[in-house]
Amino acid sequence: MNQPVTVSRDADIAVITLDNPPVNALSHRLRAPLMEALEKLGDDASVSAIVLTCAGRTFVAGADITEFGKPMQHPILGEIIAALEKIAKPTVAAIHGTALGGGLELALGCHFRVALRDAKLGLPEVKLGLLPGAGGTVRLPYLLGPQKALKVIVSGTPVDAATALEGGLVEAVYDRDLVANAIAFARERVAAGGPFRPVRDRREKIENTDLARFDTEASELAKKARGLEAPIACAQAVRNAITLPFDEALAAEREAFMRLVSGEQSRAQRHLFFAEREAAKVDGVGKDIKAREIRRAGIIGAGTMGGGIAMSFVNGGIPVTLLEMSREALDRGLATIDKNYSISVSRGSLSEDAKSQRMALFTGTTDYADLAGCDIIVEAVFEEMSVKKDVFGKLDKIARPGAVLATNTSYLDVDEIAAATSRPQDVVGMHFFSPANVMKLLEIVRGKHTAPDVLATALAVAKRIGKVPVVVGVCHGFVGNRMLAARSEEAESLLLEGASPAEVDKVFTDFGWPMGPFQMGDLAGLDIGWRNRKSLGKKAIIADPLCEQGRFGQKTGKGYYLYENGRTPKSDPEVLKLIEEKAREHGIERRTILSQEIIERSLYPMINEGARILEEGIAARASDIDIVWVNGYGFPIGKGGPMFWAEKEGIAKIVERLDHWHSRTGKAVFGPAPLLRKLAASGGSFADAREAAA
Ligand code: 3H9
Repeated sequence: MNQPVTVSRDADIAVITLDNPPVNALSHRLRAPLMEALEKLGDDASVSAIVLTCAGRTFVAGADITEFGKPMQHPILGEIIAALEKIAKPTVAAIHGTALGGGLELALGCHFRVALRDAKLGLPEVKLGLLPGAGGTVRLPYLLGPQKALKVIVSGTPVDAATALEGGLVEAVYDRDLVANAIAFARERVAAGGPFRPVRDRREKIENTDLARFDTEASELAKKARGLEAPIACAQAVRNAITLPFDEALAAEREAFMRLVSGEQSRAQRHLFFAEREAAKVDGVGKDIKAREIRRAGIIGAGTMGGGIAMSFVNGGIPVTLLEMSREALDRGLATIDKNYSISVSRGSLSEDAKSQRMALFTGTTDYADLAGCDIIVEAVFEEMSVKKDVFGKLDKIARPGAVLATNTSYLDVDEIAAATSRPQDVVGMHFFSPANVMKLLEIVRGKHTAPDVLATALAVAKRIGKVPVVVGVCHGFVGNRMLAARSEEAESLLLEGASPAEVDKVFTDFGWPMGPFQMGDLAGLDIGWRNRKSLGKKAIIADPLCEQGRFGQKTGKGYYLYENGRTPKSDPEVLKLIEEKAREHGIERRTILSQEIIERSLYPMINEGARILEEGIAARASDIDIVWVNGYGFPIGKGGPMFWAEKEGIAKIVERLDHWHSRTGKAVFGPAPLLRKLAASGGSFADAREAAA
């Protein structure tokens, strides 16, 4: 095993190198020798300055998250930083890759920070349901000023080296030779002479803070927290940095960190952090399987979905050939893309230059032959098997050998689509979520014949275009939409039996969802489901008459709700009247429906379907399902995804209630999956079941 901490010398300058692959997390195996090295070098008269740097691909990317929730082992990070800050000779952090969380906090314990140009610095703890717990909420405002620090800490988004330099977070930025430059920098400081002020003594930027303005900005950010504790705690900690002496602010930060780290939300968010990384590990796609090279993508369809997918590829730097059936449709699609980028420019999130560069990566065409040079082709045409098969038949004729052929179907059988080609091994599902340029989730559907290197390519593309991929098997609706269907099954019954759309939706938003099922229906357009029902010969007691009245949701100003001004839903007495009438017609006596019942009849069937999906091997792990729901459907991150939440809720309780509703309604969605029954009886978890199966 490598030495986690080594010390070398360049004459009178000591260089401490941390080496704890893969990301130099501050595990105990690294903390103990680091503390020792600092104590020794601090006292060593032959050392006139210390450079702190890292081996491998990155500077320290944070505390070791796997140690959270376990007994604390000294020295803790705060103790190391305190020791570092006491050293009178100049200390310089030399940063490459990412200095994140505890890593940046460690660097803030140094007098100076220097970085490579492509380095990133940030405090992403909020994304783990935490706040920085080793002085970051105090020292960062001292260096950047409270307003900038507030944004960095509450968003968790890192800044690049140039921004860090401009804000005073780093003193120098280099293009190469980081350690040599850091040594030279340290030497200059020694020559310039001390005393060297630790960050804790540099309060200039927080003095004279306009506290009222700060509070306004903090409360704006708090509004976006939607039930999450961490963003609020982050903002409060930065406020403490302004209003309290250093040591008191530090103590308050530590207390808040200890509270959050043992709380349910952080546990859930840490679960999601590791779940996302697990999801990228796919059976049969080991490190030896090389992804195919992707230099150009072809996208078929320039409508909402195709346009969004095309933007995603271009945002990831992959040139796109965009195909439409007619010149008009193509022009319309490209104009929408242009408009979307212009909105980003007007919001300041994209420069005019970057927009022009992106637009230059699009080539429009109406001729399939122009897709011949593409390395991956994604179709986003009408969701109808015959249409998809026709497209894949054409692709089979024109695509170059080895091109990946992907379908963006949301429900259909990928194997049947693949059978329309002579190369089913090259066919894969890539199910994007709308709006595709925004939503993170990508369900990668593995067909019966999909080659391992095609899966590896889809995974690599996902990473390149900033998506969170989950590999799933073939079934109607895959993981997400199949569970959504189970969730929706009882929606109309709840209305008929006594709830209003607003009551149901409120239970969802109280739970932490961004919106409830009826608001979501209105946003997506009720006509979509209506058309689908008609094609399948199905009926909906309430949604059908709403659609017959032209109430398609937000786009027509009316759906389950009224939209008098834009997107704000208002309860509509007409809809309530319709629900009451239909209940009477069907002889249903309406009653008060409590929120617990709404949860049981909406979320438990969804968990049940998730368990079936696991039994059938459509998802490899329960945590994959959590990633699908958090990234594609707005399941609250503070609850860790449906399967993680189900274990907290209690599998035995869920099974008992499913049995209850099954006996009352006879509906299949309530019949508990054998896996759930097994776990309820054994008291085990989904992860145990997977291990047992393996
Ligand atoms: C903190 O610092 C608290 C302090 O304020 C207070 C303390 C008192 N710990 O993402 P990748 C693993 S909280 C343990 O695939 P990339 C990861 O699981 C922390 N493990 O690589 C994976 O393992 P495996 C604040 C970690 O190149 C492997 O490393 N810091 C940690 O795509 C590779 O990871 C953060 O939140 C960790 N901290 O991205 C930063 N980080 O191979 C979290 C990674 O077995 N990390 N692993 O699946 C990241 O954002 C990304 O990993 C990073 C690299 C950008 C660094």
